[in-house]
Amino acid sequence: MSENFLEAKINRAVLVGLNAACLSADENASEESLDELEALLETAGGQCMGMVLQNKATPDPRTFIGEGKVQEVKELVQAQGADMVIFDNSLSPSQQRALTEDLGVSVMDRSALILDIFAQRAQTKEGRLQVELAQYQYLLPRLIGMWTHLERQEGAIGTRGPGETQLETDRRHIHRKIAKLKEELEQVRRVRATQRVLREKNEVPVVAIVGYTNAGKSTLLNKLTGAGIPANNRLFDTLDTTTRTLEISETCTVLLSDTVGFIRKLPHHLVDAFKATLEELSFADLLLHVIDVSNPRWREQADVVEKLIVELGAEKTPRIDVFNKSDLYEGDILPHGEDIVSISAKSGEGLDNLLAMIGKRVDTGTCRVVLHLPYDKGGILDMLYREVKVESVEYGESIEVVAVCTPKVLGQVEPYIVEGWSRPKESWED
Ligand SMILES: Nc1nc2c(ncn2[C@@H]2O[C@H](COP(=O)(O)OP(=O)(O)OP(=O)(O)O)[C@@H](O)[C@H]2O)c(=O)[nH]1
Ligand SMILES: [Mg+2]
Repeated sequence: MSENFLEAKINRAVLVGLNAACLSADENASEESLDELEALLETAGGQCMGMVLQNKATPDPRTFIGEGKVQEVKELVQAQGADMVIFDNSLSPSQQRALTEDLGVSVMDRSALILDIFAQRAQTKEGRLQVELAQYQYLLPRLIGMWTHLERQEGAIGTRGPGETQLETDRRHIHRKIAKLKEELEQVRRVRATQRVLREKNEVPVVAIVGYTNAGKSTLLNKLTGAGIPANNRLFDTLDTTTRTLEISETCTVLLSDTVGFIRKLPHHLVDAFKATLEELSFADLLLHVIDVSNPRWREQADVVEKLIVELGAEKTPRIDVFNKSDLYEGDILPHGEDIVSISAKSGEGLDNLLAMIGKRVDTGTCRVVLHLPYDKGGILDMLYREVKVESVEYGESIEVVAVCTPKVLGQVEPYIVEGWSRPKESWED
């Protein structure tokens, strides 16, 4: 059973959403969220055979959308020859079961669809582990619902029916699976933590690109670093983090990471599961929040990203809002202000400004230099030992010192520098 779930086949689907006054904005469906669900369906390789948006004061406890609407959806399914129904809202395990029975085709919700896309597309071992963990966590309560239902059907009172035994076996199996996956992920996290310590020693600032799915994050990383990672016009194109070095200026190189895109109603297990990847965010020195300004709903999308940044504990990290796809923007004035920049990752427009802004945020101006000090300037050597990191000292014709200097110290020792530093550029636009 679990194996079936992990290999769900996405085909010809009817999409259904419920807009109920009592549901929060995050839980409600709308025409826009159904359009997004259709894009998700296409990413998963499915085809939309029809859409139904139901307005209702409160969800029906059993069928979520109400008996009458279920009949309507069933007719649509039959008329269109659809083989599944996908709900934009989250369904409880028992609602999912009731709807499967009533509609006579398989029923899933947005979370399951997103999980399926992640399962299809995760590339690295780590990514696959995370998705598998999320899938089992999603499956567990549904499994229980399923067997409880069977038990009731068989009417077994006071005896351990075959269903119950099977449920126990399956539950144990899945609990074991979950424990094992968590252990493996913990291992991955430890390796990451070690890598991070090394990086901190190297004093290389980490800049993470975040943003709504399809905003242009991978295109930006490619343009800046020539990383050559795929950047296609579909949701969740990137599921694994890619990191490249980027030279911001002569005194500053950073590590730039592309991350998985965010989306509204991201299944909670996935947020948890992806923390290992996304935890890069909480250690980043700077976040670039890429926003697709050509999308009429960019404000809403940016809000979703903001919320997830908080959830991931990265709200205190300095941030630059990068308004991308400016080449497609049709309004008069592009958003502007402090820590806001508009660019086109495609054409390269505005990238100079972006680099200058990154530099302003992370470039400490620290620089490794070689100095030749005359023997009567021993006082300078004392100062270097006090103020900066001295890497080596050799006594020859003069005192040769290799030191990693801050801008203030560089100013003081400039006459003795023989290698490794020239005055920083005044501006990025030559
Ligand atoms: N016109 C225009 N298109 C862009 C720009 N930046 C990205 N795109 C296009 O937008 C689509 C999505 O770009 P990606 O870089 O894959 O977006 P992403 O944020 O990495 O998406 P996910 O990995 O799915 O989260 C691609 O078709 C890009 O060619 C831009 O500045 N202008
Ligand atoms: Mg991408």
